[in-house]
Amino acid sequence: MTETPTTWPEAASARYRAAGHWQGVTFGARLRHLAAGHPERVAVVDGDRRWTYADLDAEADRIAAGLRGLGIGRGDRVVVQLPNRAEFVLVWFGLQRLGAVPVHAMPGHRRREIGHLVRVAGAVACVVPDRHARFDHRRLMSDVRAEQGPDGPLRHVVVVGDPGPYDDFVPFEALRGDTAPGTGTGTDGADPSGLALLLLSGGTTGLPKLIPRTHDDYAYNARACAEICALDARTVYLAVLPLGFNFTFACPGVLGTLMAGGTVVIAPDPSPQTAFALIERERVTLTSLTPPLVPHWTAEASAGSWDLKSLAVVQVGGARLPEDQACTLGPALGARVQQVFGMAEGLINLTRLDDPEELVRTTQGRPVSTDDEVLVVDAEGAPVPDGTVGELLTRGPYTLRGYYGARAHDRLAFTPDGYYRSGDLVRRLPTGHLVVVGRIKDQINRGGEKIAAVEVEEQLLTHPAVTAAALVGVEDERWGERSVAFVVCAGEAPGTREVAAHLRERGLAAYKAPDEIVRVPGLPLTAVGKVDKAALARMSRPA
Ligand code: OOB
Repeated sequence: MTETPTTWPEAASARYRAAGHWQGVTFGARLRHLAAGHPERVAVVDGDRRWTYADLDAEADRIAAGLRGLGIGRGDRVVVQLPNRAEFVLVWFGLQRLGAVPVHAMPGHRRREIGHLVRVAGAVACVVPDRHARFDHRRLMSDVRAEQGPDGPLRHVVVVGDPGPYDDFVPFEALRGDTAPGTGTGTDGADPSGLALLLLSGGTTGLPKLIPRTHDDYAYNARACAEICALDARTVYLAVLPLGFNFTFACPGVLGTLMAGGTVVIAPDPSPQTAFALIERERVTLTSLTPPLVPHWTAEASAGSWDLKSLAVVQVGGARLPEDQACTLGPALGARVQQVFGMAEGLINLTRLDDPEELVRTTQGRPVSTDDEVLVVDAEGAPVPDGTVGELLTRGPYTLRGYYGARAHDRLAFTPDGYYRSGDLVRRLPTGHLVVVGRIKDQINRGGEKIAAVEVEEQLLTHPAVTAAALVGVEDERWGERSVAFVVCAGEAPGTREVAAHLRERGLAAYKAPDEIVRVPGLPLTAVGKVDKAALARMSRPA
């Protein structure tokens, strides 16, 4: 059993409750309540399939009953690795109905990431698709199980689709036996201030950490964002980015929309053609993107003859949006742009819908809650004046106080008074808006996908030709940043394709493979003997 994560001190919790941020309602109970209030409204659309709130509630009951039948119960962790299909939402609420805890995995994760998630979360089950993006997730799961051995925590694999030759894998359909829907309180007695889900951190040291989110804090996260985005029952949210991403799921995303009584439409891929057809058909009002999608969406909106009139707001976040793209996106789509600077750890910053154009183009927004505490500090930890660059520290009603099962790491990641050290370098304006100018964490942000340098470096060293390696982010037109591996080799240096194949073999997700390999005679060191990544980054910039 993992040690309990550090949580908010009693005084802070009392304040957040008194302010009405924390409402003491679990997600299972919330869904029950929404379904009772407007059973007939459409909650989820996926292709030709539609679920009303009553349907979603009944599905949650059925899936909960099926999972209970497997012996899964309150507090159990279950890794959910599903692509953008309605089943993600159905399974998520089924787990909530049971009081079990979904662990959000990304569809691109592979043996190393999933194995790590299962181990750290102590997950008893995984829910996966049969195949997705020409990849067989059942084989992945059999590898993960083999690696865990008989003593690992993993007991069940639930497959959405065909379980194939694995006769001990549970077909998703088998979970959906009958239960009388609409009975009971909607939860198995889960504690609203307790663990509701686990999110994955971008990671800076070795393998990614798990972020504990409670019912109280995560619902507030979604509600606070929903209020700023003025969501209501007429909102139609298009989920374009992976559903497991915090941005898509709760900022305000899926949860914010459902809590406002709106409709969530799921896009199976992020191409503008797929999305625009759905925007036309479902009269979508809000969606969210990462920066690499922006030029494609802008070009297609300008060239194609789509009816995008319903679209009121398009959020962009996860990585820095270049100012020129912020200028052209809104007019091309006929929608208001909103910048989103968030983190799975908590703090979400949004530009406001009535902010002056200048702030929307040039800043990454300001905190969503009046109780978000933000400090911008210098290298010694002393606050700097507005306008000066420093590290962003934060604490508040939906920002974690400690990772899941990582006490030792917590001592580095938090200040003694509970501020999370984001590792982001920001400048704060007198309006409270933040401009993200860089980061001090050893991470590459490749168009919103976070790559922990150390995790990749460790794997690069397992290649027989590589004797030393350093991964750095270098400015890139398409990705914002691309990943460049500087390697010291005994013989000939391997090429990018060979390295990608090697990392895949090692079980690493494909997006972590370096975009470029540069052979160097040795790695430059700083005065204190650390690899000088700034010097390496300068080396790879075109003169
Ligand atoms: C979102 O969450 P994560 O956990 O994948 O990544 C968080 C990190 C931040 O610490 C920052 O380094 C970077 O991603 N980031 C941005 C940014 N939004 C996130 N950097 C520059 N500009 C932005 N707009 O990425 C996330 C979570 C919820 C909502 C939106 C994004």
